[in-house]
Parts: sequence; C-alpha cells; structure tokens
Amino acid sequence: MMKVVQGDITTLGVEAIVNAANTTLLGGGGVDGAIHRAAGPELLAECRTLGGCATGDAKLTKGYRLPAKWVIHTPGPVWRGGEHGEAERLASCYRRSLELAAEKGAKSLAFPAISTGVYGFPAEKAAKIAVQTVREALKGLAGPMEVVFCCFSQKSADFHQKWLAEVEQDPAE
Ligand code: AR6
Repeated sequence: MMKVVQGDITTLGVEAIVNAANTTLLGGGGVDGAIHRAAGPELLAECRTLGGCATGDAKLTKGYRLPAKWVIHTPGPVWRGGEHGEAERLASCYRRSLELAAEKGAKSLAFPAISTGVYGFPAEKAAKIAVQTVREALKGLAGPMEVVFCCFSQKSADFHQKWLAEVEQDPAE
C-alpha cells in the first residue's frame, strides 16, 4: 500500500524512515540534517562505523530519538543531465531501502523525495521513478508494507499523487 503525505519526515510514526544521504553517511543539509538533529548525536556515532555507502545502495541504523525505530540511509544520484545513469540509480535507492526495511520486518516505511533537493533531480521525473519502482518492489515482498511518500513541498506531493493515481489505474493489475 502506498500513500502521499506532505510534511516533515522526522515526525512520522512509521517503523522506518529513509534518509537522502551522501556517500560519506556523515550528515549534511536538507532532510539529512533534519534527521540527524531529530535523532541526536548517537546517530552520527553509528554512521561513523559504517564506512560510507555507494550511490544507489543503502545502509540501516537505529532511529535513536526519532519516533521511527530505523533509519535507512541511501545516497541518491546527483543530477547531471539524465544521461549518466541517474534514473537507474535513483530506482536502486528505493529498491534497496525497501529490501532493508523488509529484512528487519518493518511494516511501514517513509521516503523523502530522494535527490530532488541539493542533488537537483527534476521533481516530477523523480516522483514517477519513486512510485513505479516502489510499486514493482512491493510485489516481491512476502508480507504487507505501508509506504509513505513524505514530501516537503506541496508541489512534490502533487507529483507523487499524480503518478500514484496513474499506476493505480493500470488495467494490467
Ligand atoms: N522531511 C521531508 N522532506 C524533506 C525534509 C524533511 N524534514 N527536508 C527537506 N526535505 P535534500 P538530496 C526534502 O537536499 O537532493 C544533503 O546535504 C527536500 O525538499 O535533502 O538527495 C545530503 O547530505 C527535497 O524534496 O537531498 C547530501 O549531501 C528532498 O527532501 C545531499 O543533501 C531531498 O532534498 C542530498 O541531496
């Protein structure tokens, strides 16, 4: 099951939230900064033990002071015009994050709009990839999973809602 909400991902009462990180996993601005502030310094301490993370891959930590039990850190691709594997790497962020959440037995997971801030990925294109990739990946999971697309701006929420409506109308399903 998928839904869209607008707001701050650090406040959500889901079991796991995804962090749009960078490959160092040592924090930054945007949603990464907000997650580290809300989780407290223990999060950075755990991240320091992880040895970074490749773009398109994901690593899991505890959530510390967050309502979420887990944080899944995934470095999205930097947008460089669209001809450098950006779409495939962004899709991989969503797939790997879902896999890690499922491995921990989480039944709810929230994503921010990965790569659409500092990394410059066009928001509408990113929303399409997010919704289509999650929809496909959910089919392969053994148990139920609620996926929340947590969008900071109304515009981003509208893009996700639009693609969600589109895939839900898919006559093949
Ligand atoms: N809750 C939900 N979404 C948010 C929040 C929040 N609290 N704050 C921002 N967003 P960005 P990126 C949205 O720049 O593009 C960091 O420095 C934001 O509006 O956070 O993947 C990392 O360390 C946008 O739609 O991540 C990396 O160096 C989306 O989250 C780099 O930025 C992603 O924007 C990653 O860049």
